[in-house]
Amino acid sequence: MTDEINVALLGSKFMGRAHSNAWLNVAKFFDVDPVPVMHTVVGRNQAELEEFASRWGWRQSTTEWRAAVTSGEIDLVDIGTPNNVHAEQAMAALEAGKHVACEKPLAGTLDDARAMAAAAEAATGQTFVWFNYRRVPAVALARQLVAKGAVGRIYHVRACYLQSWGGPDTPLLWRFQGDIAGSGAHGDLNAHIIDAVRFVTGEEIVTVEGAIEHTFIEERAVLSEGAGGEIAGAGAGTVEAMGQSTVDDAVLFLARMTGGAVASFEATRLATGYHNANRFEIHGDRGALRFDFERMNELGFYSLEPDAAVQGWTTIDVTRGGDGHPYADAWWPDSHGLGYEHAFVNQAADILTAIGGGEPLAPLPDFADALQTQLVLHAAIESARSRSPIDIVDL
Ligand code: SOE
Repeated sequence: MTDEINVALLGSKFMGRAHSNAWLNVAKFFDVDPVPVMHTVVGRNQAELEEFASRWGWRQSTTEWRAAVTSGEIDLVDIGTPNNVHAEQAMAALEAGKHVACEKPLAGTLDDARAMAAAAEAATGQTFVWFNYRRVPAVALARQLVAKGAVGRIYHVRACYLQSWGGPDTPLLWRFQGDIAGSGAHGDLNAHIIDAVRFVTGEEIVTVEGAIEHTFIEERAVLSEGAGGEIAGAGAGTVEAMGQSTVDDAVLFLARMTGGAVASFEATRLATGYHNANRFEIHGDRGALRFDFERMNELGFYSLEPDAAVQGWTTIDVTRGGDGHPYADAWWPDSHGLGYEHAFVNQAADILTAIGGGEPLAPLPDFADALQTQLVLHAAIESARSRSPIDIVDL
């Protein structure tokens, strides 16, 4: 007998759509137990919410998030709201005995992240964080290759997340307001590549040794309907005034890792020419890996095993379920391709598997794990502002 689990989703913008699609489709492609019931969606505008609920198949909608997360009908609270409310919403849900899945970054500040991790430690519900790129088959395969020694001892890690939607015409969205977002490209994008590097290498970042935090565009247009909206729909509304951007447009930093590797991280919303280039390269004493989300179904692999004369980069098409590529057998035949949304469905499957007492296909970050990423985010900003190295252990 397959159980059901009632989900309440907080947020109906970009992540609201990505998560709704995941809950709507997960049981069609994965044999999950429990099966999700799209019970309640929470947002701020009741009229928009009713349209959203009808479009995606949520049974009901409300603007009262606290009533939803404490309702006896809800089992899992899925948080897709701006960073500054993650802590209050997650902690209220944990206190009500719910499982909680929270969007990245865990929080806008280290203090909030610490409070969330402490609440999770004391709670009965399981916690999860939507670091969705772990569920891209190529990234999950990279982790498997490193774990079985295919690149050997890691010397270098080079990660960057290059977007270009943050130009002068982009209005003062919540993502550019420090009191809501906590940081700009840093918490939004470096969070992903810090998590991905930790996930793929299995190592932790121990020291940040140098960082740059920079805001190129200091003033942005405040739209008539306020600073709401998402990058996907930022163009609506008339300009009411100009407002101060209080976050970074780019953060770069250098780090050392537990296994002795040296690493560089770069996140920006002003990398003209790149739109969602979430990339990493890993060089070891037996081989190397490279990944670029803009070619998300491919993983580059270089091995020193073959005869030197035939060594070279191979491009693996990571869509072949029959060849053991992670998550691929749930979807289409070889080389039919997967997209951004499939990683969220893969994660929903792993979350439901974990709640059902099973083993997810790849490790799922809980709040304690995501706190490690938040510590690195904080260390980078501290290092940039103090112009000195920061040891994570000292935070
Ligand atoms: C905006 O930078 C954004 O939507 C991020 O917030 C997401 O986490 C990333 O997956 C795509 O870009």
